[in-house]
Amino acid sequence: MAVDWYTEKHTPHAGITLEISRRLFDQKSPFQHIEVVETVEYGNMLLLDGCVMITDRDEFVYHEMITHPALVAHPNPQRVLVIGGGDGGTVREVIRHAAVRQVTLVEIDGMVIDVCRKYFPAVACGLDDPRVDVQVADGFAHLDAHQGAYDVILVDSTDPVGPAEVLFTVDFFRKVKAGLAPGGVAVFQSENPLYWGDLIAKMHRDLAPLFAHVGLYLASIPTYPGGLWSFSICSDVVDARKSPAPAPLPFQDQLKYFTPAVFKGAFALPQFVKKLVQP
Ligand code: AG3
Repeated sequence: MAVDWYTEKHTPHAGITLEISRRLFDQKSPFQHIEVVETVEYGNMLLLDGCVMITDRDEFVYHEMITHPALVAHPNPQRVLVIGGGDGGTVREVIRHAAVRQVTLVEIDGMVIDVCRKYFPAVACGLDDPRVDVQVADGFAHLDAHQGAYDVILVDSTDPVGPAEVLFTVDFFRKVKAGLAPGGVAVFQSENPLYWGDLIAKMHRDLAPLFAHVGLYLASIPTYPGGLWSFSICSDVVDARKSPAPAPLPFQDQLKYFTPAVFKGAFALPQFVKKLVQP
């Protein structure tokens, strides 16, 4: 039997190719094309519109790193909003923090949630925690109705094409800011600096006038374009770049990437990345 491979093209001339042992799910939702395949090297893999969203083997990097920097930078993160993130991985990390009383997940595509509950139980597991309210809804509309409501907002979106395009607009950034309570912290996943440098530069130009502090930090994610991922952390009060190394987290043993030293080190930017966000 011929060996089955999946390739996501990152540019017209480069991409990632993984060997597939089984194709598990393939359907179009009203928003996007959803596929789940079992790969030989990385376990189950979720594809949205052909782009790798998570694999069993390396999802921990993205989910720990979109979550813990903001939750340790904020002195008392009680109310958390996750926009997108229908796989549940970000929520799983948020609820590790004892201060968190309430997590709202607002995902536009209910089919993503259902598919991940079935094929990624170790990622979606947090969605059933009693503190979690899962809403299949539009993030924009939710923010309009919940101004000043959240200590932390995590924007766990897909690429800025298709359903998530609006999540990279100034209009949306303003709404996120308005959704924060005083002292609140927001994190946006902000793509990879190698292929999407212009986007990161533009995001930072757009975010700078809105927040007193905007920091970029990095993590290595093997199955994402460029292998290197960026996150933008914003607040009017907390400058996460200057936060002291946090005390070890009570659940440190359950983590695989984040440590107090990684928190500090993630803000050390390689020269070509630093240039993207220099004012
Ligand atoms: N969200 C960001 C994934 C972007 C990857 N892009 C790509 N493969 N072209 C991931 C969602 C995980 N909760």
